[in-house]
Amino acid sequence: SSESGGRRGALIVLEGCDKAGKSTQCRLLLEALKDAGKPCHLFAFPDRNTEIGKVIDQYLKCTKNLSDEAIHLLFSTNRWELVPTIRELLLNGESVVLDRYAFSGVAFSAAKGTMDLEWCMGPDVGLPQPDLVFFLNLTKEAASKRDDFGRERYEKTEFQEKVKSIFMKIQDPAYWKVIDADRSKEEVQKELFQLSLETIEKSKNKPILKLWD
Ligand code: 2DT
Ligand code: MG
Repeated sequence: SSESGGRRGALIVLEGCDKAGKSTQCRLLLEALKDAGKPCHLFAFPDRNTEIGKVIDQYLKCTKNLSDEAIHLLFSTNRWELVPTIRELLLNGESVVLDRYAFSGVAFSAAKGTMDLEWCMGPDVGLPQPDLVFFLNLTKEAASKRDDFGRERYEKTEFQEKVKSIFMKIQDPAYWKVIDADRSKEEVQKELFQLSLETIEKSKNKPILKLWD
């Protein structure tokens, strides 16, 4: 279908701090949408499989060091390299679910304290704007009851708290929905599924907007 007359799919993003259950919820959401007859695709950022993604993977595993600015730009490039695919799917009437997006890009980089918020947002300006962002919100208390962090860069409680405060600063009520992630996986899943169905209906005839434009 064409950009002007077509019925497009919705762009739905899951964001949140580590351990909030994003990846599990992404999988469950995709299954539920498919069962409901909604064509959809799942992508995760960073996409560690591209050439740029492989460098990002090394950085996260601490086998490679890069300046804060350089890794920030690579994370952004890693999104831009998938934009043609995402746009094509959306315009084809298929919904796209993303496990992290530019909000993680800004929150994790700005939390380092070496780059200001506006600078961090710059490279992602103009990306397809999500129709809905679920922010999976986990309280400190609930987080401490879950498994310990892994060994990747950023997987530290104190840093995660800074990240969360920046997520809160950059939220846009036009598409941002805070989800109580302290609840059971099933309860969270039900809410995400219902809200996603509504958003898919509402987005059908809307243009794809540009993020932070
Ligand atoms: P996963 O554990 O979800 O693979 O993320 N990150 C992510 C950034 O610093 N900038 C970004 O743009 C993105 C998408 C968050 C790996 C880590 O990478 C961080 C956690
Ligand atoms: Mg991780």
